[in-house]
Amino acid sequence: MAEPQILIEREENIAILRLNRPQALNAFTADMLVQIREALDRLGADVGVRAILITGEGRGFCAGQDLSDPFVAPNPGGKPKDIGHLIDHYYIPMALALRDCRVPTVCAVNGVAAGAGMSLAMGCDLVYASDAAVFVLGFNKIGLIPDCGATWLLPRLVGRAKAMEMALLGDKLSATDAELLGLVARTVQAEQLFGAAKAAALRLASLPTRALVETRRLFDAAQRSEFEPALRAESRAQSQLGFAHDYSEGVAAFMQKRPPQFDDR
Ligand code: LHQ
Repeated sequence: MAEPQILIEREENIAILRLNRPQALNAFTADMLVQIREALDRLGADVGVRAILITGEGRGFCAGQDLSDPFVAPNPGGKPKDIGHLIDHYYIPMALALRDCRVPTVCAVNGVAAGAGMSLAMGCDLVYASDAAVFVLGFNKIGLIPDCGATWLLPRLVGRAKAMEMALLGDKLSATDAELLGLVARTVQAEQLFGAAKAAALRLASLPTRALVETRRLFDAAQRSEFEPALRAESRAQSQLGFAHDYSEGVAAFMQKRPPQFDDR
């Protein structure tokens, strides 16, 4: 029987999603993109899951699209293929499921993150990288543009100048440089990466989920908004969260000098 292309484990109140094609550095297939999207939707809707940790099996995190997949063969049987179809039907739904995930997402970048694999990492809420990880867009070498959200995410994270250098020259970026540039939140020694990322996911799981997810939404929305609309959007979100149990619990816990027990989802 073929190996599953993703693995899902549950630990306490977090879910761990592992990309599982280590022989191809976890390069994406169309099936795998569907499975990741479905897992993000399903786990995000599960009240027992309060954070999702995404990582890769083996020495790589994800090498982007599997270039040997017939789906992207440039000229299969002499007939040109529209790769925009793969993007519309597989990559975009996965990128949106990540953006809209109902729980916070943590990425443990355990090795190379290339092409859309780098986009997957950048789309997570908290990104920790092994000191052995490298980041490379790679699209320039195959005559394509950065996709799966990279044109939106990368310049916002590292600024236009560095994003252009990475996209046009396509050089590898070390994890240390990725941290200096703000592409990842933290670089951790390889052997400590999983533990550090899991501890972060467990911490997120103990916090008020809805407020964390609203923070992601507002940070993203504010990127394309003027200052005053951002202030008003904050007010609307705060108004909603103010009616939620996590707010009364957080304030009560503070006043009573006890740890809070957040349970809204
Ligand atoms: C791979 C891959 C791979 C298959 C390593 N596919 N096997 C969306 C829609 C439509 C079209 C196109 O794309 C997209 C989105 C995208 O993501 S496009 C970008 C696709 N990705 C790339 O261009 C990266 C290609 N890979 C590489 O440049 C290197 O493999 C990196 C820098 C990732 C790692 O280099 P190394 O550490 O030196 O490893 P390696 O090259 O020796 O790879 C190890 C194995 O993994 C090898 O197989 P083998 O049987 O020889 O051991 C590679 O063929 C396989 N592999 N990436 N994307």
